[in-house]
Amino acid sequence: MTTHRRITGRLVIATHNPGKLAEMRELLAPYGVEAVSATELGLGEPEETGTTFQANARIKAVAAANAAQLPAFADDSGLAVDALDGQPGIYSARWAGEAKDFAAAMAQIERLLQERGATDPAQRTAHFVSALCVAWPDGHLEEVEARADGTLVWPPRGSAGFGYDPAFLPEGHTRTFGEMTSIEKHGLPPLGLGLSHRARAFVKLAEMCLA
Ligand code: ITT
Repeated sequence: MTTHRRITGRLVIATHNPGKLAEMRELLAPYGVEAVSATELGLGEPEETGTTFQANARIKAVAAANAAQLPAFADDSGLAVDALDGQPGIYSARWAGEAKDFAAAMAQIERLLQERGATDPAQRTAHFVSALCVAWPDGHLEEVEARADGTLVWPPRGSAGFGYDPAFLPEGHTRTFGEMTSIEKHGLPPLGLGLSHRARAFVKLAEMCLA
C-alpha cells in the first residue's frame, strides 16, 4: 500500500497565475493550511520543458520546494480541444502570448474550429486538465490529475474566472465557467462532487494528503 504524506504547516503555492492562485487558496482554505504564494516569496518561474501536464507540474513544485525549503503545491493545466488534436494542451498559456491575451487565444481556437467546419456542439468538444503536484524539499512527491469535459461556445460568455473560462461550457450545464462564481466552478459539496478539473484533482489530493 502506498503511504501518502500529509500536508502540514506552511505550503508554497507555486504559481504566478493570479486566477489559479485564488482558486488554489480557496480549495486549501477549509484545511487550515498556511499558504504563501511563489510571487509573494519572490520565487522565479522555471522553464516548463516537460511534454506532459504532470511533468510540468512537477518541475514547478520541485523548483519552488527547493528554493523556499518548504513543501510546494503546483498546478499545470490547460484546455485540450478534440477537433484540434488536443491543442492547445500544455501550450494553453503560451497561446495567449507574452501579453496573456486570452481573448486572442480563444479567437484563434475559434478560427481553427471554423476552418474545420466545427459548428455543431458535438464537433466542439474539449476538456480542461489539471495536474497537481506537491513536492517536499527532501524529494517526496504527491501527484494527481483530473479533467473536466465540455464544449466550446462562441462568442465567449461571462467575465468571471480566468483564461479560457468564458468559452468553456461544462457538460450538463447551461452557463460557461466564465458565468459561474468560483464556488460554482469548484462544484464541491454541498453543491456537488467537483466540477472543474482543478477541484476534481484537488479532491483526490485532499483524500491522500489532507483528509
Ligand atoms: P503557472 O505556471 O505560474 O502556474 P500559467 O498560467 O503559466 O501559471 P500553466 O502553464 O499551467 O499556468 O498554463 C495553463 C493555462 O491554461 C492557463 O494560463 C490558463 O489560461 C489555462 N487554464 C488552466 N486552467 C484554467 C481554468 O480553470 N480556467 C480557464 N483557463 C484555464
